[in-house]
Amino acid sequence: MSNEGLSNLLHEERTFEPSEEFRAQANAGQELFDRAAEDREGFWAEQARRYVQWETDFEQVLDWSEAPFAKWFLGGRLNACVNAVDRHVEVGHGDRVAIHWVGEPEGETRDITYAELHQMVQRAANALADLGVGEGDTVAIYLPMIPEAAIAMLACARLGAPHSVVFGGFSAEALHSRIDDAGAKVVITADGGYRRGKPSALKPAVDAALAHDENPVQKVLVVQRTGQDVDWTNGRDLWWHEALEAAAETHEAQAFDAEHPLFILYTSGTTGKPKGIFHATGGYLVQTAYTSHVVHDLHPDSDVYWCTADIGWVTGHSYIVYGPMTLGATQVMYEGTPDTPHQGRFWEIVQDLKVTVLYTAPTAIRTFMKWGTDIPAKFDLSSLRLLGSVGEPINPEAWMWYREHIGADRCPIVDTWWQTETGAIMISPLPGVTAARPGSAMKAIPGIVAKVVDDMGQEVEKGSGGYLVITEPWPSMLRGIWGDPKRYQETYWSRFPDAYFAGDGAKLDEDGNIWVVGRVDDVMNVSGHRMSTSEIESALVSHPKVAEAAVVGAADETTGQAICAFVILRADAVAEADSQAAAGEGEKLVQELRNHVAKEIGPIAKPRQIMVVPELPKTRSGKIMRRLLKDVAEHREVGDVTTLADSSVMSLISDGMQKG
Ligand code: 6R9
Repeated sequence: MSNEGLSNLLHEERTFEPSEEFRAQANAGQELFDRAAEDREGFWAEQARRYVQWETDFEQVLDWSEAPFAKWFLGGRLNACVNAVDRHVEVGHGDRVAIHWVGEPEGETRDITYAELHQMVQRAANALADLGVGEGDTVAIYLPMIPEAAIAMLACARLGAPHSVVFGGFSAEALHSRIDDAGAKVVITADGGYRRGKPSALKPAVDAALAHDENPVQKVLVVQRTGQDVDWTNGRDLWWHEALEAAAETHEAQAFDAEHPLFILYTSGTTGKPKGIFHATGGYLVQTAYTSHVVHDLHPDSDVYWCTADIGWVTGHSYIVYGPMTLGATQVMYEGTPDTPHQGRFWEIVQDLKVTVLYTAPTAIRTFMKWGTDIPAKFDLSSLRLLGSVGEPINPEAWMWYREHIGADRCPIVDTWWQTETGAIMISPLPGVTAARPGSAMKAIPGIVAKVVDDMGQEVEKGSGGYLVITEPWPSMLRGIWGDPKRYQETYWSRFPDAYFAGDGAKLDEDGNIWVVGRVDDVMNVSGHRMSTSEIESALVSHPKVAEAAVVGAADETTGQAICAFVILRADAVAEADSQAAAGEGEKLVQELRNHVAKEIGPIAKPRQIMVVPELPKTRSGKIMRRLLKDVAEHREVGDVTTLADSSVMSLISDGMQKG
């Protein structure tokens, strides 16, 4: 990493201490770090017994003798669904709302208590069992953001049937390959869901996915959500509500081994087919519940928590379903998009349901910045007490905007680093302990050991950059890649000896705080200087005219790679840019931005090219698809766009480029 490359982020010196008021009520204090440092395995045993109800207590905390294949809480037996649902009813919290569901069409809401959830998961488990689903059978779930998504997952967990949730935005082809790879016996889907003000069909994709000659699926359960017409395959398709009605009311849950697979979730690797990451029941539940308690600081008797992720991503698995529900928390679940029917929808929900803890993604925050501060300002956000961020590096400007305009300069922000593979939060401030810095995920949470190492696997010095690794096994670690143990070993455990390689680049500041700068595959090499795309993006976004930026390294004959930037302007800058362009001075703004990057990072970081675009190509989970931008920057035919949230974006960008 070049010195120029390091300077931008590491000069961030603002720190934000938790207030005395927050500190006094926080679930976790400094002593947690001390205890974990003193006896890591003992620490995890304590968390395991604190957060999870074991049907049979475990005898051994960790078996790492066959590393990198770990076993946690050996001998322990538990049921994840009982932990997330039944036990709250048993201790008298049945009347507590588990889910405040908000449909996209305004006024359509459902409040589901833990007692009601308990009734529904029992019937759903019986309905699945009636279809022949039992321990070890996989079930694919392809649903919109409706309570049935959580109910379906929990019903599978109740039966010991690993679920494989496929995000509703994936195509029939993607669904087919995931169903096939997991060998799913049953698919749970819906007629459709509401998105951007209209019903959007899901069932046709399932029909198309199952049109392949060979597939393992015997039954399809269909939730009625929109009432739109669906094709029906007799003998295979069943309505969810009919199956539940026909099923027995009560279901006696059985306990499973701590290492029993809880779910599979597919995630894209750098190349090749998606990897089926699978997680084991005990360790996963322990770490998701623990982090919901110490990082999201959930107080189940008073908080209204809202994680805006889709259940189809790991964030939805860990921080909508398993973590918060294992604690017995009350949460909001929202079906639709943030701008339907208006750009203040999120803030209206926060106001109406008095949300106290909000967990969202930097891309959403930057979108809200682009829409303008007057929108959240119209709503009463005073119920909020803690804000979280996840999914990508959050640039300091977005962090500050989040703090000032959403958190009233009062709520701590937890920037949480983790992955599908890690299962739960790994690096984050503890909101009642850490003095947070805008843009840094800070330090590994108690119980986790993270390091930044160089090419040779040696820890870098403070002030330097390298690769992020995890050097000790952790409870919610992936247990492997479904059906491909070799790929697991090669992908994660071969780059550095005895360490898990996360695939991310990171820097260590002078205080030992970690700044995750993005995937190392997004790291560019320009004239022998390594630079992170997100660092340049951060610099661009710090310019008052820029709302969002994406940077790619494009092949360049002289410099190896050249920096190409795509920027979206803030609303008030668009008019000015248009009039400059009309006057033939379009280069003026580009020059201004290039100079700004040079000022922020150094002349070496000046983008070769800056293109002003109306939109950026993103996956449904909000990750910018740099691969497609690279195609544009390198003047290639644009590649596979099937995972784009909005497939028209690429033509908008290329059209704009031809005009420009
Ligand atoms: C939870 C989730 C994982 C990748 C990860 C990293 C990026 C996530 C981050 C972050 C910087 C954070 N990432 N959180 N980068 N700061 N707080 O997003 O899982 O979809 O598997 O993505 O996301 O690059 O490696 P997943």
